[in-house]
Amino acid sequence: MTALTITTAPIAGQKPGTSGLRKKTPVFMGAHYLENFVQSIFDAIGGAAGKTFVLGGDGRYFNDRAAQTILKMAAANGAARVIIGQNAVLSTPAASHLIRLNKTDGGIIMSASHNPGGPEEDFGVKFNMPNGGPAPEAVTEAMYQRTTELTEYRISDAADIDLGAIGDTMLDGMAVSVVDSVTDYAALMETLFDFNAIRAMFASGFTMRFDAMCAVTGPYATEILENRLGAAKGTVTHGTPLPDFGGMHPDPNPTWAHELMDEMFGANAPDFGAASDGDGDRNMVVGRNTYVSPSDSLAVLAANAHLAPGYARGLAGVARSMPTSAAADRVADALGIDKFETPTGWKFFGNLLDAGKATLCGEESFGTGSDHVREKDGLWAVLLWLNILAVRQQSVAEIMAEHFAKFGRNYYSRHDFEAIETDRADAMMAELRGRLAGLKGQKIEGMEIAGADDFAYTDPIDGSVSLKQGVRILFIDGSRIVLRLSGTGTEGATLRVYLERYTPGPDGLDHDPQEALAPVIRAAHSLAKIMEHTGRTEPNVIT
Ligand code: G16
Repeated sequence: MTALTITTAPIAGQKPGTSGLRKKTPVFMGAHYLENFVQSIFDAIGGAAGKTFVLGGDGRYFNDRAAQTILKMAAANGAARVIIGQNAVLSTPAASHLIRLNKTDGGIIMSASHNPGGPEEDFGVKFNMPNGGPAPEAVTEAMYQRTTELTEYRISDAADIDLGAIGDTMLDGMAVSVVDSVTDYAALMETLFDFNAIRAMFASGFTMRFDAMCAVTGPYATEILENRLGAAKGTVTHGTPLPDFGGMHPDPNPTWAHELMDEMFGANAPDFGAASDGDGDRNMVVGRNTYVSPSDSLAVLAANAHLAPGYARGLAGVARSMPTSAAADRVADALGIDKFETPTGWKFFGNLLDAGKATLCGEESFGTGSDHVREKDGLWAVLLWLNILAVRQQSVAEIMAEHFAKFGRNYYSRHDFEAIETDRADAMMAELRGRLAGLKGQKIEGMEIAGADDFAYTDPIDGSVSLKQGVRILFIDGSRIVLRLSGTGTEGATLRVYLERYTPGPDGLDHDPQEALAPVIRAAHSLAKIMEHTGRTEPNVIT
């Protein structure tokens, strides 16, 4: 067995986005594509020699072969040890936990998250730091720079190793530990939540549906919900991870998790429903006849987290991404704890969590998590909800109604316009940015604009500055429009339009969000000239 040095040349476009490098699978499978990026990761973090890494992925198409390549490259770059999930499968939060548990030098996660998988769909690779969190911008930028100058990479010519067999083995001088993908993660969950209370709730007839969407959380949810908590067998559907997610789009939102939505709004609906995404970091929760928006979910979790043993001491603070609604801010104010507003991307929460400033974090894009790992965590959110339901002994609808009555309601929706020509999307944003300074004081749809800007963030811990993180148009009545282009798509551009309107109550708390937001939606179309620039009048996805 030899470590080979392979001559290569830079490949254009290997710039990580919101969460790692995501491309069409055939692109990743192209000559040297994966290898160039992995070598750039190792080079950007000061080499792999003597280091220990975690490796895992969401099991999508090419996951298995990419894992063998990455293992051989780690060995040839002198890594001491790689801890890898069985069959190279780890949910993203489980990978984050293993990095922290084993105090490794970081980890490589193979996932394109909620994007579809398969030979013609999406693949992705990202690096997580020793704290278990996604690499910050300075590090991903260094990786990208390295891809633009790379001339060679190192890879062992050893044979593939059997990733199905749990245990330790050697690969060209490097130790490889194949571990069960679920065990350590499930043990962590048992430390945070009152499993006895949840078990008693299931034993008394509480019913649930968990849609794993043929993605990575199937085995995790089956073990925790059915085996450990006693939920009825069959509670978890689409529980077998498949390389193409069974053709499903594993994005837990009302559009893509429509089977779950139909069941939860149909006759004989279970008490509680949830879905998770491709790599297990996103979640959607839904009660019987009650959809809970991710922004509201964060707020409810913040207001009730103390009911779970792991958070009984209270929260240090709550952080949300800028486009996420301000519902959680109202809870933070009521609790008298700090609140933070960060750019989109879980990586921006890392410093706040490490510094102990925030305990709970959340994003409108169906992500919630806490300081137990450094990724958002779908199953964790579901378990915290279950713990709250077990203690409060109320339905989701009752909990939401009480929450809105106490804090008021931030009506909220996101409208996505997918696969727009990149040039047209860029032109639209550029034109809008050019007009921001003049918007203050203008009236539209009966609402006066209080101000408009392009969100910039200065990290309170390390002082790093991130510019151009999304256009905000703020109205005097507290309503808000945010527009930004997605950083996770692989086809053209996706315009995301975030819409928010606050109603203090006691009246007007039970409208349909799309109706409550109608004037804000019309204002967004007219201010950004969406039709003029993109030719679109309607979004593809509404969440
Ligand atoms: C990733 C990031 C999230 C972000 C989301 C949407 O999620 O980890 O922090 O909110 O993308 O990003 P964008 O609006 O740029 O598409 P995931 O679940 O894809 O890793």
